[in-house]
Amino acid sequence: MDSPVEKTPTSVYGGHGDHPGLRGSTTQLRDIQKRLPLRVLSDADWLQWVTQGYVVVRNSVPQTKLEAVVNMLWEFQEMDPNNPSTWYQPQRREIAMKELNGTGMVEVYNHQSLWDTRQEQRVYDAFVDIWDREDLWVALDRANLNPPNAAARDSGKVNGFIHFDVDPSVRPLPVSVQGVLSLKKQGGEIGGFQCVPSVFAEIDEWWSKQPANSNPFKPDVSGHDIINVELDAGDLLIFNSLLAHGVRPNRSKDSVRMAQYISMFPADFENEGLRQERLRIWRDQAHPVGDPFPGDPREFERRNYKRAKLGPLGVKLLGVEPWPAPTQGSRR
Ligand SMILES: O=C(O)CCC(=O)C(=O)O
Ligand SMILES: [Fe+2]
Repeated sequence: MDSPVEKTPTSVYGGHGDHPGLRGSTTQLRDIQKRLPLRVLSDADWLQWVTQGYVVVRNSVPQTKLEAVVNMLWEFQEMDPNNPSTWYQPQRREIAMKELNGTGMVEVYNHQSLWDTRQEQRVYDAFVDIWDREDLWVALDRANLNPPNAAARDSGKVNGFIHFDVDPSVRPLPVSVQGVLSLKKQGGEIGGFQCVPSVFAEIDEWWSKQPANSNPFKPDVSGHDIINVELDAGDLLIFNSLLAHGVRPNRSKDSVRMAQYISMFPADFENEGLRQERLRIWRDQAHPVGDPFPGDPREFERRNYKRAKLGPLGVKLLGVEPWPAPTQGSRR
């Protein structure tokens, strides 16, 4: 990335994502020959990861830390968990990445509780397993609070949108991962993360069969099964960005879907522009620039919360301090 605030051009494809990954790499994540021993994932998890494009790390974060995020999200959204009449407030700002409108995105990025889950050792270790390297940065990402959607329930609409946050039409294919930490039970009528593993399995062949001028960010997945993954509170779902995915509407009567987006990617400490932009977002309690992230017109974070304190892992995950030189066996 040349410029830290470089915006994804709102191209012919309209607003779309540009999830950070490993620039200029040609080794696909599913083709990594592991050098570091697995810390969190089992061999069966690894097999699931390389074949299905996602893996679930159960109990990745202790309950108290999940509760801190949950409580913050209710407060931030100015909603009362015990009073459903407060759950349906108009979205405060339009999202340029249109499919995300009305899906419960919460424009909070820097609260202490979000940093506490990002700094959880088991979460970090899971991403070390995925990348086979220790020098990682955490994406500065937000959360989701998606109340029951009566219209989806009444109409029987099951699936929501399906998209990519990277461009699956470029070659070599982008190398990137994303993640969802479930803060409450999701799946079934509550919906939440949904994905299309069969397209991931054959992405080259699938793309080669798409009509000319197809929008690569909005894939046509007809004929493929869309899977809604069941997650409990504390489960971290990590997915390859080449897995088409989206949010299934919440068709439950009274259960709210809540999640925090957590993902990590290889640190780019020498990229001073990008590093300074990350420090700015944390220091000023601001939002990242880009089509998916409209920011909060109230500036609620900056006005109401203290700047998050970072521990020894956090300062490296943000980019305040560099990672030490690679240890033996690591791929750096
Ligand atoms: O809410 C989710 O589970 C997925 C949202 C999404 O599209 C993403 O995390 O990129
Ligand atoms: Fe996405």
